[in-house]
Amino acid sequence: MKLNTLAAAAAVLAGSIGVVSAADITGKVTLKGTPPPEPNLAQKTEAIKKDIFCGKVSEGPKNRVFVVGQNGELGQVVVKITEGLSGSAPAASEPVVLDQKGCEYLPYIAAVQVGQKLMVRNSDETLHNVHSIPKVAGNKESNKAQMAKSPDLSYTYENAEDFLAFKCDVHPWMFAYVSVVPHPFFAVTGNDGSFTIKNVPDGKYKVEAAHRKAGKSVKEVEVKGGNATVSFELELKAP
Ligand SMILES: [Cu+2]
Repeated sequence: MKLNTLAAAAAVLAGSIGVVSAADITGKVTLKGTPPPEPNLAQKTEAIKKDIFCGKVSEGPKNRVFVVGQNGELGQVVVKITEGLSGSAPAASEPVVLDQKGCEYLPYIAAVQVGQKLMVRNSDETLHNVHSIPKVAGNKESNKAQMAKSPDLSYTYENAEDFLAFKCDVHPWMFAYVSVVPHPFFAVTGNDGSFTIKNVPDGKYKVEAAHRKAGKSVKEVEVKGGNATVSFELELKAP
C-alpha cells in the first residue's frame, strides 16, 4: 500500500478532518461603498456620560459595526468554510474570550466552534449584565449579572448560528456578536481586513465571508499541497 493511501485510510479510520495534509487559507476582505455612521451616536454618548463608572472610563461610542481601513480593508468579518468538509473535528480546548472593558464588549465580533467554550469576562470595576439572545433553537438564552472581579461566565452552544447577540442590560449601548461554526475552519478579519484559516486539509471548498451589515460573499477555494489565498469584496447597497 502506498504511503498516501495509508494516510487516507488512517484518516477514514480516525473519522476526523485535518489528518492527511493541511495548509492555511489566507486572504483579505474589502468593502466597496461608504459605511453609514454609527446609529444613535448622540444618545449613546449621553447615556455613557450619565453612568458614574462608564462616564469615566469609556472613550465614548465608536463606529463598532464598520471597521474600515483607508483602502476599504474590512475588519470584523467572519470567514468560514461552508462546503467541502467531511468528517468532524473536535472543538478546540482553548476558550474564546469576550471581555467587557471600558464599558464595551471586546471584541465586537467573535467566533467559536460548536461545543467550544466562550468565556465572558468583566474587566471593569462595575456591574455588567450579560444577556445572550440566540435565535437558533437549541442554543440557550442566558441572562446573568456579573459583578466586578467575579469569575468569567462560561457558555457553549450546540448549534451553528450566525452573529448570536450578546448585550448588557445595564448599559444599553453594549453589544457583541458571536458566530457559532460547526467545525474549526473559521477566522475573523482583523482591522487590516486579513484572515487566516489554519490547518485546512487538502480539498475543494466553498468559503464564505459574512459581515453583520455588509452581507456575504462566497468563493471557491482549492487547497492542494500548500497554502491557498482568496479575497472577498463586500458591497454596501445604497439605502
Ligand atoms: Cu454593562
